[in-house]
Amino acid sequence: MQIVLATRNRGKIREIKYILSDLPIEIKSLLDFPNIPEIEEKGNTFEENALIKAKTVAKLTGLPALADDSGLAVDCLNGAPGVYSARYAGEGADDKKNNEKLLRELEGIPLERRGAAFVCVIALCIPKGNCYIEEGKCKGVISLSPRGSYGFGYDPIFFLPDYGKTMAELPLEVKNQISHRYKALKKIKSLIRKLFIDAGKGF
Ligand code: ITT
Repeated sequence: MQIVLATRNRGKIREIKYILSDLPIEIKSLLDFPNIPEIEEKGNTFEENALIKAKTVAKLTGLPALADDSGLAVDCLNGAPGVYSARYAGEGADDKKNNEKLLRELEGIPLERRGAAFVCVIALCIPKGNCYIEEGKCKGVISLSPRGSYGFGYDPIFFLPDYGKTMAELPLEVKNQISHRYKALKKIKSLIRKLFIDAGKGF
């Protein structure tokens, strides 16, 4: 049994493979399908974008496709950067530029008003079949400066008060027990087990 992750983001691929590693399935990603073009994320919500990616990749590969649309919602910015998280500092911006832009936007705002949440929506689409969708959230605070080198994206400036650390200071095993991605995938995992593995049907 195979599924394909509808992403080329290596940070996401590493985490999703780790979280799903106890399922008896082979996990591919778009890095294994170099001919599939960039998929335009035209949606206004995480759900819409996750469905666009999963449906397109299921159709093009003929395999069940799992898409992750995720981002950071900052309370005092009314949920920005949200669905624009990957391109907050402009099209093609890297993680460092996005983090710098966010810290600039929040300059002068005290820690108690820097609440934020990572959001992850996972869509699973079966070729010529149904799509399933689940969401996970992880709350934190945007720190005053970056710290740590694990993870990706906004992890170096996402501070977790319970741990006294940024997400980028937590090893992958720890991030993968508490993250927005883990919470969404946990629900998708039970669904995969129930629908396809326990039932012995395959996809
Ligand atoms: P794909 O669409 O190909 O999957 P992408 O990087 O464009 O890759 P998104 O559109 O879902 O993905 O944007 C997600 C962005 O949100 C990502 O680039 C990070 O900047 C941020 N993000 C998501 N999950 C994160 C995490 O666990 N830690 C830090 N930042 C995260």
